[in-house]
Amino acid sequence: MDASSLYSHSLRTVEATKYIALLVGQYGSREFRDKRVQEESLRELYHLCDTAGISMMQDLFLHIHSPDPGCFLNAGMIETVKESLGEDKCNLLVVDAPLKPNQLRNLEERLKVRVIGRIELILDIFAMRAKTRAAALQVELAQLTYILPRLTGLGGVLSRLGGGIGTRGPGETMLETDRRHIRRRIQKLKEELVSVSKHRANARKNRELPTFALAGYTNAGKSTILNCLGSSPRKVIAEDRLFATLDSFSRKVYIGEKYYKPVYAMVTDTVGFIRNLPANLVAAFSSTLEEISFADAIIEVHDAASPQLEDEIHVVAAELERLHISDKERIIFFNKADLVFPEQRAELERRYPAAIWGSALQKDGVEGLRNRLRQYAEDVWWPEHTAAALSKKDRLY
Ligand SMILES: Nc1nc2c(ncn2[C@@H]2O[C@H](COP(=O)(O)OP(=O)(O)OP(=O)(O)O)[C@@H](O)[C@H]2O)c(=O)[nH]1
Ligand SMILES: [Mg+2]
Repeated sequence: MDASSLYSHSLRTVEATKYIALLVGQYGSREFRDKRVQEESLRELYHLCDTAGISMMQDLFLHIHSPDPGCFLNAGMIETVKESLGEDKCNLLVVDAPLKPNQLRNLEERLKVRVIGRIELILDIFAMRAKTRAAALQVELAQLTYILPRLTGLGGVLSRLGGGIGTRGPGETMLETDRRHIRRRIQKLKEELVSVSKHRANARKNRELPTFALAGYTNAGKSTILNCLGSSPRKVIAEDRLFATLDSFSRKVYIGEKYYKPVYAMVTDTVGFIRNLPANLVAAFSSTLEEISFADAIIEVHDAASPQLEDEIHVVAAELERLHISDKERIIFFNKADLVFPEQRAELERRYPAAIWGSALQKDGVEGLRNRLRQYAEDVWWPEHTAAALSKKDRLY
């Protein structure tokens, strides 16, 4: 068997808009027991497909107690899927699960359509959306980290890469090489990312302003908030697509006045978190995510209207923990207040009394956030930095 099959599982060979997709959601196994959470995951898969440019979608939601090791779906389910594929003339199957290479291949053989899993889809979106050099390096690292352990038994040689969506990943020459070369490339990417980090560390050294990082689930509204806070006509990309932001971006933001002089802070936008993404793929974004680690405080943004808010709060907390920064000061901003029912809001206000509420889209609540940033600077940042500056001066004399 040749490893090219692995690449045929991404959306690389045909333009995504030509796909009519059948989405298969699943629940019931040890890993994905909760039906409600998995329903939301399927809804998110629609959003991911839409982001990838797949416009036509149907879905099936299956109870899978124990996934078939060879095909993921059992024989009966394969028949059901086959029927649905035929009825809707679908030419792509997207399964909301992390599928093994042999399961992808076997399903394709049985169903005679292209099959991809949730992670392949996310990686394709990453590749499509990487705009800056740092983002491109991180995305390539994520892809190769994902591919490498999956090459076992595939003979070690990757080949064939068509045109179309997702070709913005590792280049063709890369795919012609073997595992050793992939390892070497991973090493090289890591080294390049270390130099990106060093460059950013140097930029941070000269920073004399309090710094806040926007962190939160993907599509919560982080970039929209940054656009509202800043006065610059140059806007960062904010749209109803997942992973609109893949690299960090900092902007100087006016936060108020001190002794009748305007005072500023740096606010950094970062890549959003998402559920069920393996740790090593998140780790590939460390150069972007470390901006959160180096911020003085975190602005934790949540889509308060999300039906899965609890789960999203949990995912964000787990990711911050993974970055070892869960003890950093956090300012919670409940965004999309325009879409929240009053009872729902009252309940959240009771549980998170210190949270700020707003609707970045309607430029509402952003002044409250600005005031809170100023308050933080006044209470924590200025006293600390003034003391540090004074003691430095003392040492001079
Ligand atoms: N209704 C409503 N929509 C909002 C609000 N804030 C942002 N949005 C919309 O939500 C979508 C996502 O906004 P972004 O600012 O791109 O979200 P993000 O958190 O930066 O997303 P990623 O970069 O993909 O992680 C966009 O379509 C925004 O217009 C809000 O307060 N209310
Ligand atoms: Mg964004």
